[in-house]
Amino acid sequence: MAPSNQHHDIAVLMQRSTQGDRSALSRLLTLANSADHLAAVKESLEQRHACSPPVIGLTGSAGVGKSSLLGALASHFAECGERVGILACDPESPMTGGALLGDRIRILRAATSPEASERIFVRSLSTASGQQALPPNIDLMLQAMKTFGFDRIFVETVGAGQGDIAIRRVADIVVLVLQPQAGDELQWQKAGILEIADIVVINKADLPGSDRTLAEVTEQLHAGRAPSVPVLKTSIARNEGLDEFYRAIDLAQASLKLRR
Ligand SMILES: Nc1nc2c(ncn2[C@@H]2O[C@H](COP(=O)(O)OP(=O)(O)OP(=O)(O)O)[C@@H](O)[C@H]2O)c(=O)[nH]1
Ligand SMILES: [Mg+2]
Repeated sequence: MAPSNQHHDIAVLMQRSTQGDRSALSRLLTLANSADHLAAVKESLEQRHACSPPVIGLTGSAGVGKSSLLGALASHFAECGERVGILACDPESPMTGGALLGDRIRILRAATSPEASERIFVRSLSTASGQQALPPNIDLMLQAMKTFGFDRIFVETVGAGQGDIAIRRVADIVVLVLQPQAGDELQWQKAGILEIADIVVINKADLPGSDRTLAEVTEQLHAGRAPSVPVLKTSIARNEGLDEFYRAIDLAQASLKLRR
């Protein structure tokens, strides 16, 4: 793209994305991620008054089931007729420098009907270093996503302990995903990330110890400043607790609207 045409081409892509053109949105995200075009994309997006769908962040340690839950959420809301956008942040492999696309595949596979999966858009983003929960240009990527008119946008962070707190700044609603665990020093106590959650989900409730973890998290929340944060149990493996989870997201969004 010649520099003189940059702004014009980006404006065309934004227009096409607004009309629901997925390939235009994809291209916009790619440009927003490239050093050569980043400044022009930023300028163009800043001039635009975008409608703002709620951004829902899923965070939690590696392997707790964030992508699996995201697949269920995306599928559910898409089945209800909504357009769902997903930014999944993958750790970049220090060996190959390439992003892992496993998350993307898992999310898409969860969509039940072809019509519903057509309403789901997934983009995997690699984080610059394995230690970062979100890529540095996440704000710009979200702005680009907002051109499309999604009903909801989900962001999955890389499970990076302390770094997970970064999601609080970009998401309207933060879902902290945990799994049953034993031992005195629990991962969420260590990282101190319980405070950032609007909803806590204990996933893998089919594994032993979920009731104990639920009781401990609830106690911790009640002792702190967030007694009203819902704590739920889900099992993707057994397809349990998911309806409550969808309802909790809707409730959190309803109270967000009241606050806005
Ligand atoms: N037993 C059990 N396994 C589950 C459940 N949910 C997910 N898993 C499995 O846990 C593994 C990790 O799931 P993911 O959804 O990739 O977890 P993640 O948090 O996205 O992982 P990262 O993105 O690598 O941090 C997969 O093998 C899933 O099949 C569950 O409810 N019960
Ligand atoms: Mg994942």
